[in-house]
Amino acid sequence: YANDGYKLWLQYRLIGDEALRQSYQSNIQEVVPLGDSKTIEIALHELQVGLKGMLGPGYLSVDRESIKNSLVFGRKENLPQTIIGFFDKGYHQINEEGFIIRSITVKGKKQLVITGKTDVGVLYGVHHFLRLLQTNQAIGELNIVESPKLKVRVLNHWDNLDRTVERGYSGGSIWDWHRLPDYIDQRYIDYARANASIGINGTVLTNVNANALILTPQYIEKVKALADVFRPYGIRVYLTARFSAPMEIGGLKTADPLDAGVISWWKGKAARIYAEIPDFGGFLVKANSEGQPGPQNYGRNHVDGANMLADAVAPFGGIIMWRAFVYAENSSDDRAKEAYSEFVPYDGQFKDNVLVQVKNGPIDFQPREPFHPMFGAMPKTPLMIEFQITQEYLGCSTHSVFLSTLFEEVLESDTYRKGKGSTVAKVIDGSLSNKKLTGMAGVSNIGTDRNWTGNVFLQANWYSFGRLAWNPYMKSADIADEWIRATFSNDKAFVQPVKAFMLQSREATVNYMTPLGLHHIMAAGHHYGPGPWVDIFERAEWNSVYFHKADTLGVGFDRSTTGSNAVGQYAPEVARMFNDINTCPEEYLLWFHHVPWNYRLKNGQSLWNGMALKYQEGVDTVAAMVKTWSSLEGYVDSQRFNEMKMLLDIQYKEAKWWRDSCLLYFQRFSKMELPEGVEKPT
Ligand code: GCW
Repeated sequence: YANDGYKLWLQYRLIGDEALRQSYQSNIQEVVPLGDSKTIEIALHELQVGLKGMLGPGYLSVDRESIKNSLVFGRKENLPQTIIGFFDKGYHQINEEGFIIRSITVKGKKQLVITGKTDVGVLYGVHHFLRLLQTNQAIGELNIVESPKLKVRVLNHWDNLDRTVERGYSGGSIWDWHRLPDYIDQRYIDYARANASIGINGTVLTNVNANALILTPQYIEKVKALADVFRPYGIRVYLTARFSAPMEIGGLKTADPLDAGVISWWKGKAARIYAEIPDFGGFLVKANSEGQPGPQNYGRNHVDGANMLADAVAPFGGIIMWRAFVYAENSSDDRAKEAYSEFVPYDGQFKDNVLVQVKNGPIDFQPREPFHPMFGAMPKTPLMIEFQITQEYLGCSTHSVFLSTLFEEVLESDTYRKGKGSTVAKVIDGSLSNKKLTGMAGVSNIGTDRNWTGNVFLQANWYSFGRLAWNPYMKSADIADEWIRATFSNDKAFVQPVKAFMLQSREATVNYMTPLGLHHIMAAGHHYGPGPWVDIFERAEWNSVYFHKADTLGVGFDRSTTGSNAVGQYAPEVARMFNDINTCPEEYLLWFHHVPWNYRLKNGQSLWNGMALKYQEGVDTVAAMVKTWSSLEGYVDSQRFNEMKMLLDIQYKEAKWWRDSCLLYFQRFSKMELPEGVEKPT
């Protein structure tokens, strides 16, 4: 069969370098599992599959008597007394999910030991070890001590019960509710395995635009079946809770969070879920946002709603992830300001088991946004970050955009809330304000397509999300490197050019869609393709014209002190930088300022010319990506090669579509000629 990409980054191809393969073989002459849990069984199976694939099927058939070097793995309490002393220090350094990989020598025998405090920690260690092989690294003298820096590392599936997926572009939902609980699709197992390999430890199965039916016994039974599959992989299941559920499925007259009947309904509901799923993670809630019900319907607030649910799950160790993505229906204020305005006054009022889930930027998963001003502004509240892995505003699953650089840019942004170096990463890993409950959510791009993500290349975004949730300080270049090697090839002549184009790909998309701080100028509703002219919605902030504000004088949203003063929601240092057109980074220029068409950019070009040249640059980069990929045919199996090639060709065509339609549209206002170097629309 052709390679359809189903195996993701767990391809485990035979290692081409003979000498390297032999050195691995001699380091791993036998594999010794310690402990007999399901998780250890899974780890053993993974090693067997991985080693067979990478080292060749027959490699473990050496003469048992002559074995010198073995690979031993198990958790602390299952390690033999003779070797446990080697790990004392390591065990102190790791948390419950961490692992140690260390080469030791005992009685002339070399042992490679993978251990941790829990079997799941060991499983993570095994995956880490396999990754070392997949990326062809030396394993002779290992001493690796690692723990995840965030506690809750979850995918958010925007999956509906009818198997459609909101903003999903890779087929339907992988949750086959109809045949659950008795039919366990192999996909669930492969999904769990893939997630465990990158440290993802939770999954919210259902859409934030929630359906209360998921909380009925008929569905809980199905959810339990999934939880049972995921448990040994260290993955907990979470559900979205529709705030009006007590009325819709509970027969109550209200869903008021302060009503005694409502409180006890949720307590009972939680107890029943935990009776089936003892390690149930908790609820994710979108309330009073885009028409979803919430506490405000009853004159209550976000704290009332979140805390009531938090009380219901607290006795069982559950958490509530309460989303801050809100903007009022009839607000006259700048939409970018609303979440901060609504939530920051509540700092310190949420229960300990509530995480407030904040999107990376203040609008909505645009190709580029400044970091959300809530980060760092609520020191008494644990905030988790929400990224969108599915590409609602970045060409769906057609455009090949490596999102890791977007994630990294946000995580590295400095909030200055506790002076220089108060990065978003430090806010969300809890180190800035000493928080224990920490997390990162990624809106999943997974669907029923054979290759999971509709485009093999976009598997890298699932991968990078997991890696950054494990360690938000990782660099995209390293993540790309790992992913390319594990997914395709270790050949330098392949890795280097592919890595280069991955690292450019997001900037290319910013350039051909929304350069210089433009945002939300996509087509209406589905958000695919250009639509700067969109002006059809009654709700002002659903229209593109609300965001770009182009007129004959200039373009851009004035969020400075002379405009909406959104800059005022940032720490003074940041506010000053964004507020002054001379210090505002040009990539955010039109986000914060309404700028005259003939304004001089730093490169000496007028704004109009500079914008046109950016659109052209975006197109040119995609052209170069097409060229690079076409030159690499020999390194990739034909199916994955051809699929990527076709998608890149579409992307090139559509980058031009973006450039031409945006420039023609904005030209109506600027009334200026296109500069030299920009292709004329045909
Ligand atoms: O990005 C917008 C999307 C909605 C989505 C909403 C949200 C789930 O257009 O489809 O709804 O954000 O994040 O709640």
